[in-house]
Amino acid sequence: MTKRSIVTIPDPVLREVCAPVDTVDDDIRALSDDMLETMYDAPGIGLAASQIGILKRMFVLDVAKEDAPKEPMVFINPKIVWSSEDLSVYQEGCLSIPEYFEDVERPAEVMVQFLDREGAEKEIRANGLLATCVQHELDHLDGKLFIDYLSKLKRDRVIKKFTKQAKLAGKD
Ligand code: K1U
Ligand code: ZN
Repeated sequence: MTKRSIVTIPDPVLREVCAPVDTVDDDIRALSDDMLETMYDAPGIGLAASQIGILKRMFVLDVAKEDAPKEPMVFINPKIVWSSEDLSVYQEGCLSIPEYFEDVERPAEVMVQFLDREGAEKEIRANGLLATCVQHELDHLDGKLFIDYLSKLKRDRVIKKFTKQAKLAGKD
């Protein structure tokens, strides 16, 4: 397993739409292991492939409580097939926008279909933090970030701050 580098805004790779995974093979399983290691190390509770610069439709999650055993999950070619009309608000963060948190309103429950690490078809009904996290990660696969749900004023302010930091670090 290898820890990968997480890209931060304004890196344009975060705005790309990821392509479906053709076959769930050993390379994809190795990539999912690297993503889990990168997520745990960050630390975070989710990570999409585009956040390590890989434009494949897959993400990993672990929303288990800190004192509970790990519950790593791998979602390949995920699709939300149903969303509740009920909404819930969570304070979201993003490993690609470090140390910035804001409330975001999303459907409280979703049904998601995906392939697991073995390539088996799965469907789960998610609520609570799992539902929020699934939607946040699926957005990454479509080039969307949680700041896109905020006012233009807040979004522009955070993008400006990170663009300035990237320039100072010579990343642009
Ligand atoms: O996709 C990402 O950038 C990961 C992100 C997932 C997420 C968090 C909160 C709401 C929605 C989606 C994170 O993991 S940010 C870090 C974080 O929330 C966290 C870090 C350590 C312990 C607990 C939470
Ligand atoms: Zn994120």
